[in-house]
Amino acid sequence: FSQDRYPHVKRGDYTSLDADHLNFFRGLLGEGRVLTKPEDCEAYNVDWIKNVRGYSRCVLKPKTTEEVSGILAFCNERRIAVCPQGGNTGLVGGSVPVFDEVVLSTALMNEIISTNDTSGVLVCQAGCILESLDSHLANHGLMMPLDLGAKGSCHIGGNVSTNAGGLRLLRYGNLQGSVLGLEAVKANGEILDCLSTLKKDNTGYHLKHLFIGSEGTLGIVTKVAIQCPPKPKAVNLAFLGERKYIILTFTSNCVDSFETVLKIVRKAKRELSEILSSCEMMDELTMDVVVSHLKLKSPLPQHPFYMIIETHGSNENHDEEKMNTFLQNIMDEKLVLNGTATSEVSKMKNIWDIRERITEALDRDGYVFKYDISLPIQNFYSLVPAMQERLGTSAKRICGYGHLGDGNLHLNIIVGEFTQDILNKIEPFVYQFTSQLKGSISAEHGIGFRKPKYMHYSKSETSIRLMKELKVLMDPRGILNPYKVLPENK
Ligand code: FAD
Ligand code: 2HG
Ligand code: ZN
Repeated sequence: FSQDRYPHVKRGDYTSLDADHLNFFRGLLGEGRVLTKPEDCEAYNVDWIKNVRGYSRCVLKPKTTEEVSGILAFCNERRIAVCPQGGNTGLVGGSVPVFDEVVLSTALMNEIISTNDTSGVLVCQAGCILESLDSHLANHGLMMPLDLGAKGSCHIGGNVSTNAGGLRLLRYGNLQGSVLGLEAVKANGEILDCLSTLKKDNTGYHLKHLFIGSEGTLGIVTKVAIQCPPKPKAVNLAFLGERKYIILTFTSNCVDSFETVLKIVRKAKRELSEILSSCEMMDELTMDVVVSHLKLKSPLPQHPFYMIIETHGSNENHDEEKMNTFLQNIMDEKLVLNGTATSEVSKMKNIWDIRERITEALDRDGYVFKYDISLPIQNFYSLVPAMQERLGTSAKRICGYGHLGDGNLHLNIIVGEFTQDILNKIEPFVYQFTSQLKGSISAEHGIGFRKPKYMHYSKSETSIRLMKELKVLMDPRGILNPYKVLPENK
């Protein structure tokens, strides 16, 4: 493995794998669930956007909590580093090894344990794929409380470990609220059963929160209990019709029209209130990247901004009336110059495809610098023109899109190829800008491998110190996902 690929990171003093270790793993899991051939390990070593690569020579695929426990107890005793991996769709380099850490993949931990139609609580293993869970729940009149473009690959354990947000957080809240309980394995192999399915439980510290969003650095999540909302009543007809969207576009200049976007957000929140399920935006250059690389067709001519507003409800007539009134009002106030509304399933799918496949399209455009920023809503878009002015023509494309309703901007800067010079122009400026506006340098993707040294732009020294103390308490030998999340001691 290469020491010089990441000059700022030194391999920790971890034990390198030998034949005896591999024999132990084979004894525990069986031959087929211990991958050691380089070609078999390759996909587990490279992240989704191919920004980060590790050199692990061993991928383990447990099926049960007890097997995870056996692996961790063994690794902890010998100080073998472990990188937990779900669907490997993470965007901050947290899911792949940095050096030769053993990859512990949850791909085979994909059993649904129970579904309670009355309480709406789903209990399942961590390796269940988000989309499969949603399809399963549809049969129970329920749905997953989160949805994201990576749904076909990401695992619920990965979602919980990153505290993933997604397209409907606005309506269904974040996972810290929806996860009722979980089971996790500590670094020393001890199994921690916090798998409560109760909505209310105030007995002592809420230990589950240690694992929600800690990106595999404090333990491995093996099971989760999630509160799932009912699918709207019209669901069966309405897989086609339950969701409505409108696309609104603006033709005035950038700044003015973003002011208009904000007015619409405010109106949507007030007028659509309880049925509003998503409020997303993308700018012109984002639409352009999708249209040019994925050959998807934009439903509207070119405009500086596009929005998707979606409603989820239980009464078709009521929802339609509300949406129409909202639409009429924003037309009357001339906030919208062009738009279309539909409940036709294929058209809705086309729109969501455009939105959900932006990351894929950006990936094909060149080398991507990716930023996932929370900003106060009135400053939501300000970082994009600031960056455009700063970088000028040295970037191929600087575009912004994201979860407008939640104040979460995805800033993507695309260049022909990576240079240190351009990186120096972007960072730390992007984080300083965010910090000055009291934003967050990671709204939903996490810190992973790419951002630990910037954590201080969003967290106080005292908070970071406490995080480090927790890490020492939970994982004293530092075997779990080393080099990730926490900044190095200076
Ligand atoms: P991985 O990528 O495998 O791992 C992510 C992190 O969690 C790593 O640090 C890993 O070590 C750790 N981990 C994984 N499983 C476990 C476990 N069982 N126990 C402990 N630690 C574990 N994210 C959003 O928040 N919102 C979005 O809208 C969104 N859209 C996306 C769209 C696309 C096309 C892509 C590629 C990614 C998107 N993401 C989004 C990012 C990513 O999908 C999420 O972070 C997702 O939750 C990661 O799940 P995963 O199973 O792929 O985890
Ligand atoms: C999304 O909302 C994801 O589509 C990915 O969080 C964001 O690629 C990105 O920048
Ligand atoms: Zn997102």
